[in-house]
Amino acid sequence: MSDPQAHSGASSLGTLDELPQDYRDAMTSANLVPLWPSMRGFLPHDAPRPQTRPALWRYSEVRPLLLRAGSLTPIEKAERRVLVFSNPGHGLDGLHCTGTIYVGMQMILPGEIAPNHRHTPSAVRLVVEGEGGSTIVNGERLPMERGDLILTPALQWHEHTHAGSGPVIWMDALDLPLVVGMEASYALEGASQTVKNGLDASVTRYRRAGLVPYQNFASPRAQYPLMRWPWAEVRAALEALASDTDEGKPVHLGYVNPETGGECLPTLGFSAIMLRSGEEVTLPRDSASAVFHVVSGTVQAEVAGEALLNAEDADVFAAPAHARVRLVNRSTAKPAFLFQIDDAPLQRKIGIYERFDA
Ligand code: GTQ
Repeated sequence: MSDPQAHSGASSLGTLDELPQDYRDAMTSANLVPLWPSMRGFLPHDAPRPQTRPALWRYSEVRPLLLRAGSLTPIEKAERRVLVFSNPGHGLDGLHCTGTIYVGMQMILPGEIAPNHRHTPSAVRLVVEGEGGSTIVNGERLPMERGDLILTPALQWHEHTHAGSGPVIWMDALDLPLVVGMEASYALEGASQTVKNGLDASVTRYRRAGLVPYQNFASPRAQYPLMRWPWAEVRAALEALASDTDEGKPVHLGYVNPETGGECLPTLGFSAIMLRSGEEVTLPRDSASAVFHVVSGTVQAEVAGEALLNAEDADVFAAPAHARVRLVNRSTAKPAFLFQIDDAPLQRKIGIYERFDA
């Protein structure tokens, strides 16, 4: 990006050791620090220097460890049995997948309940495997089928149940690093919810895009009218868009609030990408950080110039803010599908979202 107002006179700034010790001691005892030695660290020239590294988590490695957690740690001892995808650039204890996005893989076993709670971070789930799982959000039971997106927005009651057989596994994504950074992260526990619905709103009130219950026009748009986006619908919509998109151009759909047409959550954005067989796509570069989850297929990704190993079903990779992402479908026979999480909604709200190419 070239900004006519920018000029890069690379002047170097003063350092701490240039200052007399008695001056530094006096500052320290007054809880003061000089800005200039760390100025370039906080405001690097021309582009951010993310700690987040392009990184890949393989489901073939995660799954056996998650299954083992099932016998090592009963649900009562875990509440949420999750292995967290910690970006090595942030240090493993920070629970960052990117600077703003937390991602983990969660498992519940038949008969288990991940108990009811609500918290200030917002969460979503993308279902990976197993049948019979449900998330209950504010009394609405949401079936968890492979590829479904399920929202549990900030401060909404949610619990997970499993009435089937075999493990149910899904990916969690939260804006936890943000809310922790705001020192506003906390949770409340509650008694198990009473389910009020039969079918969920994705197959009743919000069955089709472009149609909403008429009486809703008389009331303010709901903040979270829809909590589940069934994968079968998303996949069909991607295939339809592909039929009207030139080869090499992204077939990319965003998930929206059906009442407002805006993003589903205030902080994080969700979208799905289809790569046709053998197709190679470069996503328009922007200022957001992102996490990609392969729903199905074999995808070779290049993130910020770094080639990642082929990503396959349920593998996850992270892209730092400002990174260019190139995706190649390694199959010449089958399409590949990816689910994307990014922090563009929050960046837009605070006025820092930038798009660097058309
Ligand atoms: O399922 O509610 O991965 O509260 C982390 C915190 C999942 C959840 C996580 C949570 C949840």
